[in-house]
This record gives sequence, structure tokens and C-alpha cells, in this order.
Amino acid sequence: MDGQDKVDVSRRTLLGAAAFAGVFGAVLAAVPSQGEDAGVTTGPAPDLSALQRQRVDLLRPPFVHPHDQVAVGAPRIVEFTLTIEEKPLVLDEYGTTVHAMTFNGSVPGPLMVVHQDDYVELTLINPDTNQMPHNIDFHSATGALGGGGLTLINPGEQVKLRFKATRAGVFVYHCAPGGPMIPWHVVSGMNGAIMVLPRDGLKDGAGKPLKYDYVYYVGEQDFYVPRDAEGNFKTYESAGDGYADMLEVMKTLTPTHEVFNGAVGALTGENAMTANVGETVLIIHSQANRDTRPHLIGGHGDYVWATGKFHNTPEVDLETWHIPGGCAGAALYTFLQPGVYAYVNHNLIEAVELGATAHFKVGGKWNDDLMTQVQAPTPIDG
Ligand SMILES: [Cu+2]
Repeated sequence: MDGQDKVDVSRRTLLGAAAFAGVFGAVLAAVPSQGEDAGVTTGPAPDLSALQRQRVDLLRPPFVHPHDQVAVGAPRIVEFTLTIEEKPLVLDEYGTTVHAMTFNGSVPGPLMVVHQDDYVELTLINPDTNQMPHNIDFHSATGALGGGGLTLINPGEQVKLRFKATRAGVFVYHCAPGGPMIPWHVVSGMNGAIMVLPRDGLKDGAGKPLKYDYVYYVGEQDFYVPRDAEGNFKTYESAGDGYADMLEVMKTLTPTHEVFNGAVGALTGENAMTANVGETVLIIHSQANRDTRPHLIGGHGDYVWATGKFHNTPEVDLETWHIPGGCAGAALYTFLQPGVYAYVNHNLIEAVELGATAHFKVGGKWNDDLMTQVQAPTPIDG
């Protein structure tokens, strides 16, 4: 372990200029600001005065703010606000609690939806109730570490970033404040996704339009909770107090919890996502740090963009799809049978033992032609 690992980063006193020179020195070294690089000069400011502005209120996942599937009119400037919240988060039924770092208080942060060639204008707020500097790296943005180089803010500060959404698809965003802070913040929950729809909407491989009745956002998160000598999960007074122990668990690459939407059971039972037979659901699934393999038990992926980029031909009829860490995927499915469906990471140890399970509760009429129990269980005859 190097010296930096041992530094208590939770102390507010470290967060002034001294912090940036010391604990977060690596941050600034790794995060060049605009124009700081050799040879970087800023070109003329674009004239966006003719563009329409739209202010969007974000919803807590798995829900997604209302949006047009096909763009109406010319590209616009879409305004979002994310407020960073460092908060305790209970991960499981045993009360295991971590110091989560979040965008808007949820793990994952909310899904933003725009159309290709729109401008995303984000106000990022780091209230002074927080302890640490944070920023945001959009995988959908171009330059300056995805915006990370222009958005690093201390508690008590806010910043506004604008970028053009030039590529269609679903993309991860995450905090990336530099050096060892990057994985620590990401696996403490500081990630989410943005969906950039093609202006003319989703299409199948033959160019036929695809529509959805609902879109749900599932954010998968690996957590690395340290244990005490008896094997019980530990709780710390502050995030910084637990940092060194957590780093040791992180380096094993073996999560203690692998959950959807911030906690075991966050999307099961009463929190199940809902649909009816005949309705089409678009499932957005992100994992900012680790590979995953979504599977809908008893259903399929009718059209799947496993790596989430809509100008690639979607795969059809999939049983399981692979989403690499640092990526968001999208799967479209029309439910054909009613019932409760488990939607899992099909590493079934992660699904059942570590928490990566969600439910869809689907209403409607059973189709006997698709499946029927020809004989109920009876004693074996003969
Ligand atoms: Cu952060």
C-alpha cells in the first residue's frame, strides 16, 4: 500500500488548496483543464442563440423522464441538474451500510434522455454538506476527459458543462476525480447513464421503426464492504475512515454485493417493474465498473444493443447478452405471457447470493399455445 492509501480523505480541513496540493494532487495532474495542455487553444464560441431550450426534471431510476422517441423539430439545448449527495446507503436485509456517493441521491444516478445532435447542458452541484471534491465524465461527450476536466468541484461549489451529443446510444457517466479516487467513487455508487436517441428513433436491422411503451433503467453496482475479524460487515464513521480497508477489498476484484439500483431487493416484490402482455419494454442496463450478462428468465431480448450504440444493427432473439464494464446496454422486449419474471445477471451466484436480481410483474392472459403444463406433478406411474 502506498502512502496515499493511508491518508484520511474525509477531513474537511483537507479540502482547501492544501488538499489539492496533497491528497488530490494526483487529481489535478490527471485532470487537465481546458486550454492547459500544450497546443490547446479555444476556438470561436458557437452561436446557439437560435436553439430552443428545454429544462428537464430527472426521475429516480428505474423510472425515466418523459421524452419523445422520435425528435420533434431541430436540435435543442436540454438542461439537466445533478446534485451530488454523499449519504449512508443500506445494501441488504441485514442492514449493511456503506457511505455512498451519488448523483441526485440514487445509485445509479438518473437516466437522462436526449436526441443525437442535441446539446446537453448540465449544472452539477456539490453542496457544502458533502466532504469531497467530485466531477462528471460523460462517455457520450468528446474531449476534456468526457467533461471531467471541466467539472471538478469542491463542496460548496457548482459548475455548468455543455456538450454536444454527437453519437447515438446509451452511455455511462461517472465521477472521475483522479487517481485512486476514480474507482473508489465509482464503486461507491457515483455513476449513471444517458440515452442519446437517433433523431428518427430506434430501428431494427431492416430500418423498420421500433417503439417502446415503457423504458426502465437498471443500474448494476458492485460494492466492496470490508469485514471485521468475525467476518461481519463493518460500518465506518465516514467514507474516508473506511477508505483504506475498502481499497483492500476492491483489489481482490471480488464484490461483497452486486445489486441493481442500489440495494438487494430494490427492484423486486413491491418494487418490481411492471408491464402487460403485448407491451414493449426498453431495458437500459449499465455497469460502470464490471462486466455483466443480463438475462430475462422466461423471456428474451427481441432486439438487443448489448453495447448500447443504436446505429449498430441490434441482435435479435437473445437469451443472455454481455455488457462490458464501463458500458450501458439496451434491450427491447414485448411480453407474451403474464407472470413475475426475474431479470438477473446470469452469473447466478451474483444474482442469487450477491443481489443482482430484479422483477417484472406482467399482467394479462396466459397463452396456452406458447406453454402449458400437460400433466400436473403426480407419482411416477409404473
Ligand atoms: Cu465523486
